[in-house]
This record gives sequence, C-alpha cells and structure tokens, in this order.
Amino acid sequence: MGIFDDFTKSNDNGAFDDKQKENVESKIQDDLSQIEKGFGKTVKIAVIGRVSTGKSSLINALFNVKKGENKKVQVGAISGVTTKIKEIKWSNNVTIIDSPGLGDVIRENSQETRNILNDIDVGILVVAGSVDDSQKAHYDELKQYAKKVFVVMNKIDEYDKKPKALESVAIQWHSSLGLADDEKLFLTCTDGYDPDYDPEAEMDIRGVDELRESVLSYLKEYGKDLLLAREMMSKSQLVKRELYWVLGAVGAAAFIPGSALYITGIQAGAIMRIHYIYTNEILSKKSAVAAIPLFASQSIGSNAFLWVKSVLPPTGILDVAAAGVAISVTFAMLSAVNWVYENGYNLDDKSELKDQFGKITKLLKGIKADEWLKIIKNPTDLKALIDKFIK
Ligand SMILES: Nc1nc2c(ncn2[C@@H]2O[C@H](COP(=O)(O)OP(=O)(O)OP(=O)(O)O)[C@@H](O)[C@H]2O)c(=O)[nH]1
Ligand SMILES: [Mg+2]
Repeated sequence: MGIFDDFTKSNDNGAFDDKQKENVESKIQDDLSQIEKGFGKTVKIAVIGRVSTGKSSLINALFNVKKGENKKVQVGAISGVTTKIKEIKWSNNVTIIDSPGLGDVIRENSQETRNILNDIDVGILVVAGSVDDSQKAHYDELKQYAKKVFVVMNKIDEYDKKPKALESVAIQWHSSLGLADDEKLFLTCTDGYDPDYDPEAEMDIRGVDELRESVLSYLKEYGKDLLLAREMMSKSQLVKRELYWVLGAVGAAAFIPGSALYITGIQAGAIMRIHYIYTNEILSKKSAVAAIPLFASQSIGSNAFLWVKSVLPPTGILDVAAAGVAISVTFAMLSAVNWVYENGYNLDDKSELKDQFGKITKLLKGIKADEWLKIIKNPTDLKALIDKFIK
C-alpha cells in the first residue's frame, strides 16, 4: 500500500485510469525518496585554477563569508597528499577541494588520491586574465571527475575600464577551453578578502549570486542542494528560497493532469526540507505526507481530502480559480510549518499548526486566484509577499 492511497481514493473522479495513477504516484514517490536520501549524502566541490586566480576568495564569496570573518582559517584545511591539493572539510556534509589542477593527483593514483577524486559533484574551474591554453587540460580532467563543471572567469574588475576587452577575453576563454555554445562562462569579481585589503573599502563581489544559484539548482536535481545551501545562508533565507521555489512549482503543476497529486508531493517535499533546515534531521516522506491532511481538513472543515477533490474538475487539470486555491493553501501550509519550527514546536504540535494555518489563511483571503498566478510569475512580488510572512 502506498503512502498516497488516501489521496488517490479521494481523487477518484474518473480523470485517471489505474495505470496513469500508478505512474504519477511512482514519480512522486521517487522524487520524495530522492529528497529523503539526499539529506544523508555529502557534497564535494572541486575548485580548480591557476595560482592566484582567486579560488580561495571565490570559495569565501560563495559561502557568503563576511569581510573580516576569517572563515578560511576557521575551516580545517587538511594538507592533501601532494603539497598542491587541499581538502577542506567545510561541514559534516560538505567537502571542498582546492587545487591548481587534478593532474598530479590523478597520476599519483594511490588509494588516498582516489578517495579525493571520488564522487566530485561539482567542479569549478577558475580562470583569470588573458587566455592561457594550459587550462584546457585542467578543464578536461575536471570534467572527467566531476559530474558537472562550471567555468568561472574571475577578476573581471581588471577590465572595468576596458569593457570591450572583457568581452573579447571571455570569448577567447570560451573557445580556448572548448566550451559548448550554450555553456556559460560565469563572470565574477571576488575582491576584498585579502587581509591587506583596505578595511574601510567595500568588498567588490559580482556574479557570485548567479553562480551560487546555478550550483544549487544543479544539486537540487539530486536532492543535495540544502546540504550546501545551509552552509551559505540563514535558516530564514533557506525557507524563503524554499517557498519561492515551491509556489512556482505548484503554480506550474496546477495545470497538468494529476495536479492534485503532484501538488501533494511538492508540499510533502517542502515539509521535509523545512524540517531539515530547522532540525538538521531527516523527516521520512511518510511522515511528511501524513502531515498534510491536517491542513486539508482545516481548509474545508470535514472530509480530509475534500479540498483537493473540490478543486479538481473532471479533466484532472486545475483551472485558474483552483490553481489559486492550491497556491494559497500551499503558502499558508508552509508558512505555518515554518512558524512552528521557528517557535520551538514541531509537526506533532497540531493545535499550533492549525492555529497558525488559520491565521495565515485569513490574511491571504484578499488575494484572488488570478492575482496569485500573477504574483508567482513576478519574482519581485513573490519575494515581497514571502518576506511578509517569513521573518
Ligand atoms: N582585482 C581582483 N583581485 C582579486 C579578485 N579575487 C581575488 N583577488 C585577489 O587575488 C589574490 C589571490 O586571491 P586568492 O583568493 O588567494 O587566490 P587563490 O587562487 O586561492 O590563490 P592560491 O591559493 O595562492 O592559488 C588576493 O590578493 C585576492 O584579494 C578579484 O575578483 N579581483
Ligand atoms: Mg587559495
């Protein structure tokens, strides 16, 4: 018996045959399993680049290390097997490899070096300045060992007075490394971490947010993004990102067949992730799905899953009005979940959850269905709304 049995029963409106239902269910089960398993995993990122291209600075900027807060020293830098490679244990789940290249390690080929090279999730090749053809070999080696490689051209401030030159150097790097046409070269500046940097001067950080988002969204496919993201931002920022992503996903899912089930899956996934953000522990997908009826019964008052059914027209595809309901219920649900964790409660504190859900639902009443769809399509509006409910 699947964890969605109750949901499928209540969704039995003739839109789906058994086979389709099974397919949707197993897809959602897989997604949730991915999230569940992801929390137990580790993330390994290899930052490769010539001496002084700004690798250490980029690592600090990616992790949002503040000026003066010398995290580079706080993190335990373990000297690697060669003098050139450093393996930094950033947290229990995150390892950073910092090295000019992987070549020496690859050639050494001992058990220890193989461990270093195993399971690299993300490679970041950092280049700077004018094109140097030797980097192509480093890029190719990195691609061999990392599941995904991002290429960064750092120190773009050196071209501030020559914007045309920046453009042409970027094009030259792109072709010298043999990047595919659609492969992005991230342009960054990470100036300000040097202890000699003028303490009065602002740091000059550019392009790093975009790189961070790309890395996180890649890791999200493997359910691993939170392992890294939690080292980079506060709990409330993490929850805000979660809501931002989830509301968009619910809005999109609302118009595909089987939407109610997909939405339930998305909600359960988000509950698991919020639980992890606050507790650093894994909530089983079963417990997450089991938490949802509490809100559903609140929304309608009687039958636990009536609300889902009520918003499902016979085609199994939600219409605009129903999509609005799905989005606002999801918003209230996750804001309430966030509230209980933030205030030291948990999912077992049902009366707090219900109270909070009720209060937020009331506050959201004024927003009409078509307004919801507009809001989730507009990043600024959506962020502003989330900011109102998540401190
Ligand atoms: N102008 C400018 N300088 C930068 C930038 N990023 C880093 N730097 C400076 O470049 C120097 C080297 O930076 P690091 O971050 O130590 O570079 P690295 O690649 O880790 O160097 P090694 O560990 O020695 O290989 C430092 O003085 C940094 O402050 C940048 O974007 N622009
Ligand atoms: Mg360094």
